[in-house]
Amino acid sequence: MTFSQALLRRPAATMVAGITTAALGLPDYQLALAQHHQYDLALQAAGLTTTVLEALPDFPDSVFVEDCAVLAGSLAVLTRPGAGSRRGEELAIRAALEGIFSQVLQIEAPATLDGGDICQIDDHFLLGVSARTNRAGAEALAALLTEKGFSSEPVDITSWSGILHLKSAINYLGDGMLLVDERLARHPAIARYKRILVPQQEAYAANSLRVNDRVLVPAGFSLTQKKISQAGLRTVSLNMSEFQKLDGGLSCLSLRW
Ligand code: CIR
Repeated sequence: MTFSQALLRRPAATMVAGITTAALGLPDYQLALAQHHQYDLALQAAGLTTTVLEALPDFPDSVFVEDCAVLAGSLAVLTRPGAGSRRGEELAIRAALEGIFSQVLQIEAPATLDGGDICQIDDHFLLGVSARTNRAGAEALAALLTEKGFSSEPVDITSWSGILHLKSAINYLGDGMLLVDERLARHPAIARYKRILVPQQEAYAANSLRVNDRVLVPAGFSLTQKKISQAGLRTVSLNMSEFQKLDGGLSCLSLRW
């Protein structure tokens, strides 16, 4: 897939109150702003035009804009985030998407869905069922995707402890190749693809992000970066420490199309 646009949201100072399971300490807000800016520049260097929305202090996790929508061709689906404190973030991006996507639909209660659970592999979508995305959410999205000519299948990750979203563990690198946390390598939905396995001690780096001719990789995960390079892909390393403290990775910080 070629991307030409990305939507980001500036971190809010309240991000220090964001949801986390990581025991890595509180994020440093100034450093987070600097890392976010570097991320923005990295997307621009990959050829994308970026739009950075204003910070939303009422929503500490709102920098993780990927969770608020799923994009599929001319369709944008606003999610219904699984975490109560994040519900409402999706409404705050509606206007930005309405100007661009011809159809903007909404996941309705009792369904819940986080964009981080949705992994697009060309015309096929893996729909993570997780602590955030319930089965009704996956089914509601599947129905909308089918109407648009995309196929999909649910992938239940509820028994995989320590994995927040599907894309915390699995990301598409293009050319039929997945980057996969090695613990999930044999999952039937995944085993049919070419795979680069991410060693368990570098699990965070499974959330690396293919953008056009390059793959953004979190800094400090040299084994994974080397494996991606050895597969013939150009890598760009970005410091993500302040977002890792909130369980957020490279894909979470933008919506791309
Ligand atoms: C949360 O728990 O919702 C945020 N602290 C992290 C969200 C990360 N988003 C993503 O993986 N797509």
